[in-house]
Amino acid sequence: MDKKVIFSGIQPTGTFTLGNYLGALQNWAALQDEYNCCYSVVNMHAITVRQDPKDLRANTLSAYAMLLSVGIDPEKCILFIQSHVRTHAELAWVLDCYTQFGELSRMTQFKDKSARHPENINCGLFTYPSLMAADILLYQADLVPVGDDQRQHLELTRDIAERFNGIYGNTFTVPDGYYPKLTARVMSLQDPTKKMSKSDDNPKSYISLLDPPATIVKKIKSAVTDSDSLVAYREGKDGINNLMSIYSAVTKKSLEQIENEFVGKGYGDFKQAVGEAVAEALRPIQEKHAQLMREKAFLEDCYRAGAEKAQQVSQRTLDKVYKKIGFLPR
Ligand code: ATP
Ligand code: LTN
Repeated sequence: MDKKVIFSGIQPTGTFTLGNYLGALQNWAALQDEYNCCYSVVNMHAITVRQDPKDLRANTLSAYAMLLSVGIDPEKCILFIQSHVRTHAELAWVLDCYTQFGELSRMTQFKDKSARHPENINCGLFTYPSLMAADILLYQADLVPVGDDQRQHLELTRDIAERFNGIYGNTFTVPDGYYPKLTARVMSLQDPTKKMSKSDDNPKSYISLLDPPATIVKKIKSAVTDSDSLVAYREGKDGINNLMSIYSAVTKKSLEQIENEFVGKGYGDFKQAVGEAVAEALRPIQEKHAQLMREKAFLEDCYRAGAEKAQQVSQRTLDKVYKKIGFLPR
């Protein structure tokens, strides 16, 4: 039987965080043997928020190298940069015409981002989810590994696919989300009720995958926790729950083992251990990234080959769509 198809994307809006890694990227690498995987650096989504062109270019290359550094193998997967493959913009326009204004108005990411950037509530920010739907549907993806914050966008993608299939007959595979259990939502270190985000104004709120070990330990030590001193996973202890989930994800210890490990010890010891474990988990990724960033020609070869493969696969879906909706072939 043919392997099932996976698609996922990540925006090059800054250096990836521990949230991106534990919520998404770690799974991307883990799934590549079992599935046909397509992964994309979605720079077209990134410009829905104003970007400095020089930074966007640098962040895109660094993001691409980071995907290789976390273990994604370009021989096994299709790994590409979104703007290199024309079909994404083309299908997005078609899907815009099958997505309702009301549906897009209900998206919480749109509401959050327009509140954060009141000076630039552009139409791209509004139609962001139909470009994301195009990304996914072009590859006939069965499964989309993402963090919890993308659940609503994925539901909308399914609705768009079902609607289109309903009108024109079976055209798109209707995809399912794939969310990690414990770390689908890694929380901000400064406000554990908010998700950790790479575009947060306060760098103390997130661990960047390129933070040096001393910075990682320092940031974890200054993470906001409660005034209790019991290392235990309980309702209301958002800060400690977050650190326990992180520690569990990087050490593979269960929450119970962690509670036992810190019986009679305070938050100080616990935070030191979490900081060190995270730094240790990121060390090989950082070494690989530094090495790849010195090999620009290799990176270029990789993303060119990735774009070619992506173009080929996605063109088949786009052709089918154009035919079904009545576009006269050239
Ligand atoms: P931005 O801050 O620019 O909006 P982001 O940090 O939220 O970006 P995205 O590029 O939007 O990151 O997301 C990439 C992937 O990482 C998505 O699958 C998303 O669900 C996941 N992700 C992002 N933040 C977290 C988090 N705090 N916990 C778990 N997963 C996350
Ligand atoms: N919207 C996603 C990034 C993204 C994506 C995709 C994820 C764009 N296209 C396709 C999965 C599949 C985000 O903000 N994390």
